[in-house]
Amino acid sequence: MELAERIRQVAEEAERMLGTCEDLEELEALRVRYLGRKGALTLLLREIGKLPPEERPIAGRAGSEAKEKLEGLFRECREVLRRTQARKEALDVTLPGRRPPLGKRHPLTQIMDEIVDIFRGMGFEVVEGPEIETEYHNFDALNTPPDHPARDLHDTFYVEGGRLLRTHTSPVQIRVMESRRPPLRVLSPGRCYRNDTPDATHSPIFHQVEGLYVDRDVSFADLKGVIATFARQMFGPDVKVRFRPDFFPFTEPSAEYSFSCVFCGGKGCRVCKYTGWIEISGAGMVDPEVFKNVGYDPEEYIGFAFGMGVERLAMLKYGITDIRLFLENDLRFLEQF
Ligand code: 2NL
Repeated sequence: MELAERIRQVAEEAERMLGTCEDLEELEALRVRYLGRKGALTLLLREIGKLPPEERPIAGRAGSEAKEKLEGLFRECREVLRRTQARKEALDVTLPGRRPPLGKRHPLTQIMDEIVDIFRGMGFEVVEGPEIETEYHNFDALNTPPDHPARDLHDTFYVEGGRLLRTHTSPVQIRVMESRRPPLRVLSPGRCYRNDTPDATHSPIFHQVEGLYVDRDVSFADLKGVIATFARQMFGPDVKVRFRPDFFPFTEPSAEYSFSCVFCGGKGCRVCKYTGWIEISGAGMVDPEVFKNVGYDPEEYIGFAFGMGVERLAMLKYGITDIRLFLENDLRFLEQF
């Protein structure tokens, strides 16, 4: 085949390949393959000089036409690809920014912080203690005898060395009393454990806030005032508080306290089972036996103590009906608070 014909064929082949280039790198590789120093077309053009003089003009013309045309096509193609690539990378400054996901406190932590703030406003100091406790601090010091049902293996998680996962935060207050003298006004928020099978209202891990006030002249009226002040700050100025007799080994007298239903305002609804009241927890005057256990003279000192369940308060405040939601880490739940 004549050289001129071979030049045209290679040029056509290069032109067809141009249509398949998708980016500038591919285009450059193609250019090197045909027009580079050892490119297919370049090698053919070098052959022209080896032809007999009378054949050179025809091949020469074919060669320069092919080269010019291809170089032009490569230039156009480069321009087109450069523009589409630039458009893809372009930054649209009119788009709204990407909002970084913002973390927040767990709903139980939020409620616990709220409770703590209210009591700090009444002069209570926050204290903390270990979650793995001695049987003595969790039960004996609190006047809870060895045969008390709460101490049963079915109710309490015992760990090695005769220790246990605290079933309430009262042992924190025992530890405070062991190490300090009255007057004391402390609040102990924290995680507690009970050997319960989970259901809508029971969780083996839960949170409690307990309060303790010890001085020479503290009365049950002070207890009622503190609980009522808390109720109003937490649920609004119209909330009423009710105390009824109860029994705890660590207080005497003891009471359970209720708030007027935050859903129906006390008129009666499904949440309060048409009683108008919602039971919160227990309270009472510290039993003299407890004072003896920590070395306080019960003739000299008197005090009150109370407990409250954080999950229960959070469920009331937010209208949550299943306690298990707090520990499932489902963002669809957690994002709502
Ligand atoms: C409940 C509510 C209560 C206390 C906790 C307490 C702590 C000390 C001394 C006396 Cl150091 N009492 N805490 C008192 C009454 C109730 O919790 O229903 N518990 C079973």
